Amino acid sequence: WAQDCQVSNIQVMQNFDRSRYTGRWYAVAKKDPVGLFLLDNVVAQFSVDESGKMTATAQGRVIILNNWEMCANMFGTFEDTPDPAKFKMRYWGAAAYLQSGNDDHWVIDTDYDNYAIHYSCREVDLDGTCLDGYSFIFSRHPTGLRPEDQKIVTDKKKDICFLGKYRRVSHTGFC
Ligand code: ODT
Repeated sequence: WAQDCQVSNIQVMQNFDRSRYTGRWYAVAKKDPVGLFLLDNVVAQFSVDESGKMTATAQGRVIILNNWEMCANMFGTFEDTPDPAKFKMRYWGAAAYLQSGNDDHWVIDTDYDNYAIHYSCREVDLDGTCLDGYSFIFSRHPTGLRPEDQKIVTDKKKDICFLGKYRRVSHTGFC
């Protein structure tokens, strides 16, 4: 299978198991969308509620109104789709001035215990490639990815056509 950067051809996690995905994930790298929001110190916490629906909270450092730095507390609910690894994420902040929206939320790959690759394309171009999207690389370990997971993650960044577009997400204790 040759990577062709068509959003509709992007392969996602097979047989995604949301219950194994629950718990804490530390963002270690991020490809930003247009108008980026979460800067660094990003931690996400996934849960599955009584009815089986996936929900999450996230924290991260943001800058609002051009120069006010704060730690954003965000909430998300996930709507299922026919593909178990593809969700619609409705999100909002604890405060009204924080970003809110409804994004695709795809789990590209995960081993559940160490790494996860998230992908969201907000705007698909006329040629079927992603015009505006973002992606988080998550680790279960605050210290980052294990060396043995790095090649898998690099290969997946390439598959989703975001290779070279990530920046490191630092954890300084701000949030
Ligand atoms: O930071 C950006 O530039 C765009 C992304 C903003 C969405 C943040 C919404 C978080 C809502 C709570 C859900 C947590 C799950 C996070 C997993 C992946 C990234 C959205």
